[in-house]
Amino acid sequence: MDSLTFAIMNNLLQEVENSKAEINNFSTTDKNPAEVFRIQFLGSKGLIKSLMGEMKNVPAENRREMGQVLNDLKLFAENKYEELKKTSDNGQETTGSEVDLSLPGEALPLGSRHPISIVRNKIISIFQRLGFAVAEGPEIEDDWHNFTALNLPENHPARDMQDTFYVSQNPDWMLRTHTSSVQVREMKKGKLPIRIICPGRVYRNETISARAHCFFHQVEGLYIASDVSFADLKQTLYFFVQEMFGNTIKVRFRPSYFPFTEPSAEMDITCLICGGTGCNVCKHTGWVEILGCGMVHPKVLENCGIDSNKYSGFAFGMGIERITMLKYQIKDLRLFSENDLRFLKQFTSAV
Ligand code: 2NL
Repeated sequence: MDSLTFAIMNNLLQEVENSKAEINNFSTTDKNPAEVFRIQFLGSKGLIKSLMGEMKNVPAENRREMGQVLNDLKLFAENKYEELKKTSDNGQETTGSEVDLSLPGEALPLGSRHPISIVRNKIISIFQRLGFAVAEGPEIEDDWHNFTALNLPENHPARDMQDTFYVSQNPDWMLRTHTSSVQVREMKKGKLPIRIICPGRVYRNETISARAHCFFHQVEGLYIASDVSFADLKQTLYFFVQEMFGNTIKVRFRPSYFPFTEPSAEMDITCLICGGTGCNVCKHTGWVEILGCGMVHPKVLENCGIDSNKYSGFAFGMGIERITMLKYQIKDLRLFSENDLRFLKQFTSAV
């Protein structure tokens, strides 16, 4: 082999080696890498074609050998091309991702509302139809808003029944024991008349059992205007239970005592389980208690800056858990806060 032939062959073999490395390391950010590769290596103006063109400079006796080398390179490039086509073919039909966006989505399982939320929303919507607005306030309260303003001065025995949790940074702060504190805040604003309901979570220092928990949910209501009477209170609450439980329900009011109302009453409805004939839910009386109510005590009005000679009002308070237990015949209050899906799933259709 003369030195010129050697140089030509050597050069061509070097180029073949470089091309192999280039093919191996091929990468592009283009959406269609296979096509870019085909043009660069296998196309009519591609690298392999141009190397083939150099065969004319190879002496006849070395052509077979060099032809083999170039054919191998071509095969190598074709394999790479097939490989690239496989991965970019999917992409070509979509937007370059592996996900086929034209497929229908996977159905998401339908969630359900918590029974307490279902009943709270129902209570809110009934009172909204009567013109009551929803008011909210803080769960951490000070002593005045939670107790003193409501005619529960320090050392009043009723405070014992509403023992709660205190905030260690400030002995004046506690978790509210009722949402009356929200109503106190609304009265203090001084805008009259007031017609509000206050749903929310409240706390009490209770031993947890089937009937009591250290937190529960309440809806309180307050209506203050220039001549609100006990008859207004009775008719409002009667309307409420008919909407809530159906219009065959009967009610009765029993005299009671709350420091913040005078007179005070508790309202019973005919037992939903036995329809009034007597069962163990109503302790064979035919009646179940559902809420407490009364005319706002003049002292409470004065404490909140309202002239009790000009204005009167009624207030009521109910536990949402209690209403929910009656409505859905739930026997243990702890079920509401255990997050057991077997319980919660039963309310899927009760939106
Ligand atoms: C019950 C009884 C009641 C009230 C709450 C109230 C609020 C203000 C003034 C006067 Cl700001 N009263 N609320 C009145 C009577 C009863 O709740 O058994 N709740 C679960």
